[in-house]
Amino acid sequence: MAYNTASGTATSGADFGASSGTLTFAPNVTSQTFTVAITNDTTFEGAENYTANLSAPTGGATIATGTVTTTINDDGTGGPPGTDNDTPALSIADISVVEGASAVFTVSLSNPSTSAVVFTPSLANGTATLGTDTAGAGTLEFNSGTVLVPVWTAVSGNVTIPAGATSVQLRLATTDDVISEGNETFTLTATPVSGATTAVATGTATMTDNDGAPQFSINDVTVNEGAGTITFTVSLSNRARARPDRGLRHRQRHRHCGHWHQRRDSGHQRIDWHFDLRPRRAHPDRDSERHQ
Ligand SMILES: [Ca+2]
Ligand SMILES: [Ca+2]
Ligand SMILES: [Ca+2]
Ligand SMILES: [Ca+2]
Repeated sequence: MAYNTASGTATSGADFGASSGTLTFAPNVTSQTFTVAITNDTTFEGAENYTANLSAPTGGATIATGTVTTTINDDGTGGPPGTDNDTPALSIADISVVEGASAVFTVSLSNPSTSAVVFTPSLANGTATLGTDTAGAGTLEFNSGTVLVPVWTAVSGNVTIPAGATSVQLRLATTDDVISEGNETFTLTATPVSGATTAVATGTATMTDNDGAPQFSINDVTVNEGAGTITFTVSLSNRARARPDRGLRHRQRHRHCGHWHQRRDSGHQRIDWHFDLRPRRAHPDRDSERHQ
């Protein structure tokens, strides 16, 4: 009795080892075995099959069942022994980006798959506010090209990692403001739709500031003693984030009532104050517009 194996959706020599030979049944022996080696790779392939075949019986025997189809599972449903699960899981690496640059996330598979993996991306505020510290969430793009030759394409609903690929990039522009501030964060979440485990992946983008601490400066003034007052201009190189500083909050209130103003030319904001020396205290003055 001869036997052999043949490829089905599983490939001989890759997914299983080719096996063939002859079985000899001695008198009173009613069963014999042969084995086929199965390749345990890390690629998710779904259920695959191959056939084992009997042929050329001798000794007057005939073949009742000559071909069987064997299924190889690698999705964890095969059961012991040899339970195997190559179903890929999504992950997103944390990234750091200087404000003004694009935040480019990489959504990766834990292992390759021979079928496409589909997920739904979503952005969320952290300490950064989407649409202010970054471009609007609706401008999220994915790379439908390659890492070396990217083709940025607007995200519309789901994103697909093609069969055989193990990652896809997504990007969102960030805002280069003129505010001196600490690091700010926002997140990208990938919710699996098909082809992957149900585990939701999240990555954090940390935006670092490029504005430095705000610096005050004051101009030189020469005045005749009969002038009575001296007007100085005190300038701030850039604005600090208002929230953590009481003094800055105070100055913001004044901005709303018109006692001082700021301007955004040349990437800087300037605050003009009118100092009255006689009462030995300073207060914002509506005339400050004149000093620009
Ligand atoms: Ca495997
Ligand atoms: Ca596999
Ligand atoms: Ca900046
Ligand atoms: Ca900033």
